[in-house]
Amino acid sequence: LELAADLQRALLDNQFAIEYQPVVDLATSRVTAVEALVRWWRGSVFIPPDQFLGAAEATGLIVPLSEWILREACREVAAWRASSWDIGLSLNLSARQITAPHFVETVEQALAESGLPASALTLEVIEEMLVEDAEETISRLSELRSLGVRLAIDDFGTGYASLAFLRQLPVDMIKIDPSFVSGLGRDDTLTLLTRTIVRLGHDLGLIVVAEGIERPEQLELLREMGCTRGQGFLVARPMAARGVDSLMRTSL
Ligand code: G
Ligand code: G
Ligand code: MN
Ligand code: NA
Repeated sequence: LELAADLQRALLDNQFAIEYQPVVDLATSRVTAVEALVRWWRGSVFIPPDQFLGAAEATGLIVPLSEWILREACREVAAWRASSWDIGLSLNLSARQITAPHFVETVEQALAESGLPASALTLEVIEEMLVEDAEETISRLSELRSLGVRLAIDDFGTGYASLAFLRQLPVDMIKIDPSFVSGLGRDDTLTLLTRTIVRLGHDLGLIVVAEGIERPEQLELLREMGCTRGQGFLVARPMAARGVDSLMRTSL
């Protein structure tokens, strides 16, 4: 597979980068966390994650790649916290990464090395990750949670059994999928479903994050619904580390 060889080379050549998308507290508009998103620049050609994450997962290269992202992002976020305020870090996990040997130890090491407190790290998982090796996946994630790391369900509402997921895995946060948020104010059913998810999350004591906010009307409705946090192009686009640097300096 050509892509597999390219990925291997890209890892050795440091062709990967991390962008961070700010997440704001909807009540205060303050940046409360950043989500790390992997970027691959092969020379001047940008290859979107959706085009290589599958191959990275299939070849197992996702494991060293994710380990690099974890350590790098923990280090950068710890530095931002030292120079401004206590933002959190969200990381997207891959199924293979969770069941790889030493996953829990790797996370513990990244936290120890960077000085980032466990409570500042949120690991995002999607329901599909519980399809195979569910027991092992749940036990690893529960172990991390008992160390103080937070867990989030990403793309909430789109899975086959989103509500069952809430029983299987103790989580701290749900991230409402953009397919709901996109219809806010334009589609009555999607607006009602969003409101219902926000209420469900709050009734369960969870932090509720709305993703994919692109229009002011969505932001207004989410605030009115009492949604905890927001993320999307209207709030802030994913940006390189220096962008977060200056954003946090100007928002101080
Ligand atoms: O940010 P963007 O649209 O490029 O992300 C596309 C997809 O790639 C999203 O589903 C996102 O969760 C996933 N993704 C982005 N960064 C990472 C990462 O570091 N690890 C994993 N496993 N998935 C990621
Ligand atoms: O699956 P996950 O939620 O991790 O995906 C994050 C992806 O969503 C990233 O690729 C990011 O670039 C993208 N994204 C973030 N905000 C918006 C938005 O407002 N609109 C759209 N279309 N994509 C967004
Ligand atoms: Mn995510
Ligand atoms: Na999502």
